[in-house]
Amino acid sequence: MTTHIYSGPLSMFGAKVEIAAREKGVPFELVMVPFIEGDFYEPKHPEVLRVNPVKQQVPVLVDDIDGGVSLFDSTQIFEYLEDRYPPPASLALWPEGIAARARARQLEQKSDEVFFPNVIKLFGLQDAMQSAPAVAACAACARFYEEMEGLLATREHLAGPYGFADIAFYMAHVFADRKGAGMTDATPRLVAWRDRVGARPAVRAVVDPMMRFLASQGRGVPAFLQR
Ligand SMILES: N[C@@H](CCC(=O)N[C@@H](CS)C(=O)NCC(=O)O)C(=O)O
Repeated sequence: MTTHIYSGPLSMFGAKVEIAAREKGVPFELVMVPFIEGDFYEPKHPEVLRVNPVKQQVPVLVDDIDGGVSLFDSTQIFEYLEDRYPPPASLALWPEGIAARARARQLEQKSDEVFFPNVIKLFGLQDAMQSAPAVAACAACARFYEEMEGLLATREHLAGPYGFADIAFYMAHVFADRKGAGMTDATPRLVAWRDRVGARPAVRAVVDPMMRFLASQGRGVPAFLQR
């Protein structure tokens, strides 16, 4: 079976998928789609247009098994990877048990759809970080960090064992930090979680080249990732 993952050099969602594939030991070929000045993904890669014709976004995963599996959306791809590479042969990235899995899935979704929209707002407000919408977006990020800090009172990772929820929030938080809404010493357990997750070889293998890409363009690299 050949697995292709289509991503971009600064794709937060693509990085989620690549980290998960590495954690699970999936052999894959990474295709970086064209990415041009202004942070536009142009021209669109033909496989991205084929698999995701309306949204035209990465990540996209294409497998040549079972008549072909072509998927878009990082969360959908997470589900596929766990089904295709189940434990114990491959690292489990959803916890065991219906309730625990449901909670983990909700956290993963909240990271993308509750936390990250604040970061997307900050993308357009970098020259106006004192403006009311920017201050509100940073405050929303800080509240989310506090919520995650609460979860870590009784466990080492967000949803029990390390998994998809951690991968999603780690990547979302890297981008939040880049845009001025990083975590602080107000959430010490979360900072320790960040160090634990960030030290994983699969995470480093994806985040380090992304930070080198940023540095090569003279763009800011979060202080905690300057190594
Ligand atoms: N919900 C999607 C979001 C994907 C997404 O926003 N992809 C961005 C890159 S991180 C993209 O391809 N943007 C290019 C565009 O929208 O033209 C997921 O989880 O994969």
